[in-house]
Amino acid sequence: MAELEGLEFGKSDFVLLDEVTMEQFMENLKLRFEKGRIYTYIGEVVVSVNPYRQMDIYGKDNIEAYRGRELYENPPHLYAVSDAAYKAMKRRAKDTCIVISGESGAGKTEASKYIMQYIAAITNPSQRAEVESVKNVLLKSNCVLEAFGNAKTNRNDNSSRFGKYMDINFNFNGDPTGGHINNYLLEKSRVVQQQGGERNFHSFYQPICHGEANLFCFAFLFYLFAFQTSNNDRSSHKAVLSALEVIGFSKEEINSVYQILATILLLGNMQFESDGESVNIVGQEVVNHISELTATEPDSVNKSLLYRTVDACFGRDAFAKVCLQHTVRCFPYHIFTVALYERLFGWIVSRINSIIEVKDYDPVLHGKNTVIGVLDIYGFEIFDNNSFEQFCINYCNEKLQQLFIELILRQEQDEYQREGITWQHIEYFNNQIIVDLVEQAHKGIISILDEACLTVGKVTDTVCLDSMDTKLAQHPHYTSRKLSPTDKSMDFQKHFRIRHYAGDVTYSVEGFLDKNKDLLFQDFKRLMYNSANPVLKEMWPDGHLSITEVTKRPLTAATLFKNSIVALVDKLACKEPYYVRCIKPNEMKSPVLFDDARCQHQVAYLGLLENVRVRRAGFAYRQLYARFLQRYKMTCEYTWPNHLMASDREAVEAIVIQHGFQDDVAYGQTKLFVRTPRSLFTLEQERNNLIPILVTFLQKVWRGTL
Ligand code: AOV
Ligand code: MG
Repeated sequence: MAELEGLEFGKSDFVLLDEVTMEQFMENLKLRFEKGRIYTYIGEVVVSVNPYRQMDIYGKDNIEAYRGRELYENPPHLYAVSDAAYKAMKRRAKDTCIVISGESGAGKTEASKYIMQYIAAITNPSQRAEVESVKNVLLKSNCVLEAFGNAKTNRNDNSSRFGKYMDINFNFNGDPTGGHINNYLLEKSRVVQQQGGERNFHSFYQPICHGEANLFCFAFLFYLFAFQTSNNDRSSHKAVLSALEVIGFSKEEINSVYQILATILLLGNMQFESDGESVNIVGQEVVNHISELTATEPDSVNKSLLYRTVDACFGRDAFAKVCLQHTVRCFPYHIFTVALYERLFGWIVSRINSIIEVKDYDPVLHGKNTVIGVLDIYGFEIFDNNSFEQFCINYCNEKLQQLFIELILRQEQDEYQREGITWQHIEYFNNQIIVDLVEQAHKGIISILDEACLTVGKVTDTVCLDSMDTKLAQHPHYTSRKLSPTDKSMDFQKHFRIRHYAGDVTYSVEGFLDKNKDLLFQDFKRLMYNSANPVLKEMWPDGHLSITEVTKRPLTAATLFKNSIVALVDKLACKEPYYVRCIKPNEMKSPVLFDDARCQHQVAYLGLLENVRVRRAGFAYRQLYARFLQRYKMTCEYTWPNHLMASDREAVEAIVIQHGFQDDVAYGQTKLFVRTPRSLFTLEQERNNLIPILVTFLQKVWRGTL
């Protein structure tokens, strides 16, 4: 309840709406956006609308204004929830997490960075060097991970193409002692293929002729010529290099990173020729370059690239779309290239983790090690062409929506129970049915995909689609051309559609099986494992496995992803959650356009209206007795300047009775619960009226003129 803002900026908390209707909700959201108020609360949930312009609300003064304060003491802000999460962690030794959700381009990643900056700014007041260093690594890791894991898509110029969950560990002083990053399913296929108008990962455009430049300048020159990097890419490259150094990557490690990028570019520039019988690499030069960059034998490079000659012939058509050049390529090229990048990314994350992990922490000596987790994961996506990656990303968003539903309900329920107050149930659209459609054992889409991947023989994507159609024909959230023959927007051979909580998405099943199998030939792994470069070797620990160990069937990509998301949800569910719900105001990246229909759609599927209802159903406002007293004691003769009653609770009762809203409250064990916000408004207004009188009074006392 931000009393510092006047009503011309709309209501700072949606629970204050006169009526909970979509109309009123949207009116308030739009008014606030137009007045430059991008944040609004629903209780403790922050609703954020992407401003698409730099806002002057993140400076040092703002940080100071929010530090240690309660939510309602300032206008709504990410800093206020960050502080709430931090206070809960520090004062009550609670593990907390901040979950940021919303569709692609809604502002999640920017929000996560502001949250981390805030936490960094308010901790370690004594500037202890080791804590400063941990904070630095945590902050700089964003820059590196964005360079390697973000890309321009048609929905967002800086779209996260991986999911990130970062735990920050704190000691008993409330200072960061370390952290851990979990990354989820990098969209690696982007390395070789992007949709029209999109780009590869940022890292490929940053001029990277450094260190042992001669070796790989050739590859980069080709690339720079082909893609023309921008000034922006150039300046980020400097930032990335310096971030890598600050984090603690050695010179050799940094060189290796860029050698691998160069290798990927060379692989992309490779051409194959065939005499109908076998496939050969055109020009030995490029093989020599690759072997130099990867510290391997040219002969082994040759062999591992050509080993699967039959596959090479099979795979030809599939690679007509490969980026860089429009020549037909050999099958393994594609797989190796994406695998190299994926391993590189994974290695960067684990290297950062090894640097920031909490070392030598003794709970007996140092007290409980508490955690704040920040989740910034790819948002819900609908593209013109939606593939396996969108399927995984959207499934992940379903899981997070499910968690939101559970936690918001559970939190309320728990609080009322704890405080001894009766709870009223509010209906939600429960998306569990869609989660089941994807992940249920035996019947779900992932199971059907896995079964197709396990089947020996030539199971194609289309055969797999048939199997889904048969098994899911009755499911209300699944359809396909075969199941709805009149729907001409879908193709018989390749499309199926899921009715997601956030909208309908038509997926093309093309490539699903290959991406799910995620095959990588052992000879290539072995080649990398046998590299004389220790960094490269470290990225391929499975390269030493024997054939018998290798033939054990690995888990599929979809199942691995599902397992990691289930583990993530479990991790989040046992923490005290804080939510940021991001809304994208328009598709044009415009700072002035509020597209009513698009925004309303998001408000609806995010369940924000229901969120307000739940918050209001019982009690819109709750506050600890002592806190309530501190704020409003001036409005009651029995409590000002101090009360003489037996308990704070009784003093609070006196205030409530004096203002005549005793029928609108309930008294919990530790907190006062207020049903309608109007009661509180009266109090707030009275307080506002009294403050100037009080200030004048105090000034007179001060000057001795009273
Ligand atoms: P996302 O994380 O939600 O999308 P971003 O956080 O990358 O979205 O935001 C997209 C763009 O919107 C940014 O690059 C900024 O230009 C702008 N923006 C977002 N928040 C702010 C803000 N608070 N102030 C100023 N500009 C902002 V994705 O990663 O695609 O799901 O996978
Ligand atoms: Mg993002």
